[in-house]
Order: sequence, then structure tokens, then C-alpha cells
Amino acid sequence: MRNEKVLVRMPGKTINRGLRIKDRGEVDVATAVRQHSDFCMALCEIGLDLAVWLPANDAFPDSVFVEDPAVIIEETLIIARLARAERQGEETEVESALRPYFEDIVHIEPPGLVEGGDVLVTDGHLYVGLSGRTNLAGAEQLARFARDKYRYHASLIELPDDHLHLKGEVTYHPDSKTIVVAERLAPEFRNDRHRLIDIPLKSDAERFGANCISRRTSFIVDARCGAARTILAGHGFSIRPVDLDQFDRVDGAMTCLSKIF
Ligand code: CIR
Repeated sequence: MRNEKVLVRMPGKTINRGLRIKDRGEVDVATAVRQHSDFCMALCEIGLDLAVWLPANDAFPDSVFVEDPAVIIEETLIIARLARAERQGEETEVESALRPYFEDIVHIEPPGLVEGGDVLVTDGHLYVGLSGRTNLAGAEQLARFARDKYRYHASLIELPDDHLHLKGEVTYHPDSKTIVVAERLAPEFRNDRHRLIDIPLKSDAERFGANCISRRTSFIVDARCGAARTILAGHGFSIRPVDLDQFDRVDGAMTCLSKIF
């Protein structure tokens, strides 16, 4: 059964050296560790199976963001090619940890670059953000693979420069066939296959409001994202807030902290 298990990695002592687009303050390691534990607790509370738990790796300050080194499409594990030298190598341990769960493993090849945070996989359709981290060659490799192996369609979405990864502003929730998306990106996702819930991002603190994780009717939502909490509760979902502001300081949204497989 897919989409029930999760891989996470502990934040390391070097997380404050993580990459960031703009300065949002220093990361306090002890608080980050506490927030990460609460996030893991929330994953268990909504019924996900914390199957793989990797210890911290201080050689890679951003390695807590396990969403980026891989993409999963149905039964295939696709190992990404990370754009930034500081993160290249993170994929090795993620691949070893996930290898037992997949018979089919493929790799993005040069000159392709893909980061998992840019790839939204829905039922039968792939949305790939073209960003500073994912290039056209990488997006096309992924789209071709998904089409040839699984008959998926793909949409490529050009992202503005201030936007690290596509999924910061959009997530897919397979159990409820729902796409939760920031208002400004909503037109890209209107279709008749999914319910679309758009979230106004009113302030910088709420920028990851559409980035949430769910199972069945339970949603984990960033505690600071009041609009997202209210709107999702209004659709009848139960809300489990988590505080993740330390990860936001190094541009990490909630989904970046897990690989659901
Ligand atoms: C980076 O810039 O690569 C990290 N500091 C943040 C990665 C966040 N990952 C994600 O959005 N999927």
C-alpha cells in the first residue's frame, strides 16, 4: 500500500548553515529538534507509519529536508539530481534507506536537475516546477518517464525567482482527491479531477499555508497559517497544528521534512 509510510531525518547541529533565499533569523537547534519531534508525532497521530528514521548528518546542513533527493511515482523511486553543490550527496543515504521498498529505481541523468520539492504527483498527472533547482532537461526526463511507464500527463510550471520550490505553495491529498494551493498558483491547477482549495497567503509567516500533509480527513497544518487552518476546517477536515518556524528560517516547508511512500 503506497502513501502510508514516511521517511524522516533528524535535523543536525549544522542546520543553521542551511541555504536560504533571504535572512529570516538564526535557527535555534534545540527548538528545531523539538519542533521536528512534534512533527513526527503528528505524522503518527494522523495514522502514517514512520517507517524510516535517519540520524542527523552534520556534513549536510539541509539534509533534514528529505523531500528533495527523491521523487516517487507509483512503484518507482526516482533519485533526483540536486542543483546546489552543498546538497549533492544527500541522495545517497536516502536511496539506500528506500531501496528495500522499491523494485524499480531510476536516476535523473545530467544535464537534468530535479528536486523533489518541485514535483507534485497527483493521480495520473505530474506538475513540475521550473525553478532555480529544477531545469527543463530534468523536468522533461521526469515527464517522459511518467508518460512512458505510467501514462501520466505532465504540466511544467515556470516559477518566479523568489519561489524556491513548487510544493511550498501546493500539495496534493490523495485520500480526499484535493489540491490545496496558494491563491496565486490556483489557475494552474483547475481541472475536473480534483477538488481545489485555495488559500490566501496574507503574510510572510503564512507563506507555506498550502503546504500541508494529510491522511484521510486529518490535516497537519503549519500553526502560524491561520487562513489555511480556518479554510481546511471549514471543509470538514480535522486540523493538527505544528510549529515549524525554525525550518522556515532555512526555507523549509512542512512537506520538505518528510518523504511519504
Ligand atoms: C534549500 O534551500 O535547499 C533548503 N534550505 C530548503 C529546502 C526546502 N525543501 C523543499 O521545499 N522541498
